[in-house]
Amino acid sequence: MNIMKKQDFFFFALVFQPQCTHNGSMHSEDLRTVLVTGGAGFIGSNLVRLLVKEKGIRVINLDKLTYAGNLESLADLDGDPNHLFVQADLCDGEQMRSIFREHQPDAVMHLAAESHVDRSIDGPGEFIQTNVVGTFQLLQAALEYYRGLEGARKNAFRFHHISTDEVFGTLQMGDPAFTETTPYDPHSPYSASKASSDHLARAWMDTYGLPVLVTNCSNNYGPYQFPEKLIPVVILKCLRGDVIPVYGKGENIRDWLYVVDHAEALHCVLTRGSPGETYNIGGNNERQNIELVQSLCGILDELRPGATPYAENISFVTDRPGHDLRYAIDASKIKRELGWEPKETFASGFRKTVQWYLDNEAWWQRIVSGDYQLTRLGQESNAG
Ligand code: NAD
Ligand code: TDX
Repeated sequence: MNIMKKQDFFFFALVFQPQCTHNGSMHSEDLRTVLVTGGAGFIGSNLVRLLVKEKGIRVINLDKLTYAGNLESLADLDGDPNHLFVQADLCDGEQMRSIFREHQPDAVMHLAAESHVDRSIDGPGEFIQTNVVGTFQLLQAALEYYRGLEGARKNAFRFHHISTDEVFGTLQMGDPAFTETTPYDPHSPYSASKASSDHLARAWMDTYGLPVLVTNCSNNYGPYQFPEKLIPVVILKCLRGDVIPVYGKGENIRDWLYVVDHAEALHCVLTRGSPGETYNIGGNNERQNIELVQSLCGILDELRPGATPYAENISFVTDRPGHDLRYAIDASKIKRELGWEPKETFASGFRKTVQWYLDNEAWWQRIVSGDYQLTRLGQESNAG
């Protein structure tokens, strides 16, 4: 019998780290073409890169290119025959149907959404349109297409709806983390619209038999995140020497996951998950906002030292209305059933992310020199 010695085991574990291991219902041979919605956004662009470059999948990238969509985030795929971009609005049902007819995808990964809580406070209408009406139109088009498939192609087809932990509402300190069966209790227009879309996706499975998978993920961070979300806001405010705005007392807690780990988890669920199931995805990485902001300031003090420590610029500002205190994900089901767990640690992921923003100034400079200039969003008085 070949028994592995302890030191060999550690070497093996270091070198060979499968992130999604399972011998179950893999159908990657059936997965040639995937329709990804929102592929020009933050998570979408990281996912498209993974699918095209690492998984050998042909991607039809459907995106409206709102303020949050940016093809420069996929410049490294220019000319790649496995990446086809289609500019389209989810809410245009006829266009959705024609995209399915023309491109004949083997699966859909639906990420397109209005995604920023603060913008949902200022203007909820777009969130209802895209996240609710747009998801409805996409589901209808997918169902019509699915009904026309036959045999193995029909058996393998999946509609993967990508959602958030915010649908579960807020936890108090000491509460157990959200599981797949935690009741929905959304508080912001954003999370209410995502909860609606989750219900629609599940209803299209239960009522019409569309093979739907749902994932609910915690806060993502990493390269190509639009600088309206906390982490890029802090990095860019530091680099510009501006005040760093921390809402309320900075006591709110989020569970942070490196975006490439999320993309791997999505591929894992698509290829190995069971239709009708929900999988929670998280980083096992809860941090209070103030602790996180101070860590980012500390990393920048090392990598791009200023005249004084960056943390001196932290300012506690008026809180976000309806601000959820704490999110935390119990990701044990996806680990147990599909073998996925995050690779990146908090320390390595943050350092990489800060370094990415330092190395990719042209990417974010073009954004913050346009309509959006790192201004405060999400104050109730702006609501319209
Ligand atoms: P993002 O705002 O960076 O990107 C959204 C993309 O959707 C953009 O490219 C935008 O142009 C596109 N889009 C918006 N409206 C559209 C429409 N009507 N038709 C077609 N395309 C449209 O968002 P993100 O942070 O990458 O999030 C992607 C998905 O993941 C969302 O569904 C979000 O709810 C979910 N999610 C995000 C996080 C996070 O921390 N960012 C965590 C969990 C879940
Ligand atoms: O300037 C800021 N100061 C601040 O204290 C900003 C932009 C945020 N915050 C706080 C609010 C939150 O407690 O930081 C925390 C994180 O805020 P966001 O980056 O806006 O993320 P959040 O509201 O938690 O939502 C994110 O995670 C879940 C994504 O935007 C959603 O799309 C995802 O579903």
